[in-house]
Amino acid sequence: MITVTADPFPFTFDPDHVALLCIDFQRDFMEAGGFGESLGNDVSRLRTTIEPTKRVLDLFRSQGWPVIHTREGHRPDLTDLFPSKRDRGNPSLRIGEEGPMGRLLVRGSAGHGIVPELAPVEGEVVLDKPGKGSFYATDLETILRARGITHLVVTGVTTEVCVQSTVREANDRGFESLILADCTGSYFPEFHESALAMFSAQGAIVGWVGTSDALLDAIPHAPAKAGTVTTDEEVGQ
Ligand code: TIU
Repeated sequence: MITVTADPFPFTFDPDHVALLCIDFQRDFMEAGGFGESLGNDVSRLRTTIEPTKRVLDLFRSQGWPVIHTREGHRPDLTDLFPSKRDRGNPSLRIGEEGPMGRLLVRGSAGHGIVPELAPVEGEVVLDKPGKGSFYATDLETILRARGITHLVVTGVTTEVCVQSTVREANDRGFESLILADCTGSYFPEFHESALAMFSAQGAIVGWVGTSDALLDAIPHAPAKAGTVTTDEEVGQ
């Protein structure tokens, strides 16, 4: 068993029953010209999530633990897009309209793809979802149960939208979630902090909140943390 320092108390998981969720690290949310920016957001705020999430991805890959990437988006004919989602608000471009990275939030468009730093590798599940929650209208629960997954390490954007919906859906299905604060991000720093506080309040009412460093610290032989200087003596040279 592995125990990670977390709020409101340590998160313990069996490495045979854990998966990493990487939620919606798509160019449409993280880069200029995408859906996130069309809503009026400063998308540069999400970039800090990339480096720590890459380290966690490297950890899971090095251990051979499962990784699941999700992507929010719609069929090219938009038959799975509710008018309520398409028509709400006053964005500069609506879902399905042509932007600099192709049609916004449409499967197959460049903007719908995951940022290159966190791109899936062969053998990792890539799950397309039409909503905010990763369980809604997808086979995520089946995929997790088929592999005996009980515990989730959660990364992604944005903290209070797709991450929040997903961890709440996971919680109601009996999954235990560790949300990594530095691997999740929001266009609104105050919403990021509030969402994290809500997850772990009331004795982990939704889940646990930790950091990528705390997770890496808990794993023997984990890849190096950020800023770790390894001397020649330490590596035995
Ligand atoms: N707008 C916003 O914060 N998020 C989304 O629309 N989708 C996700 O969070 N993935």
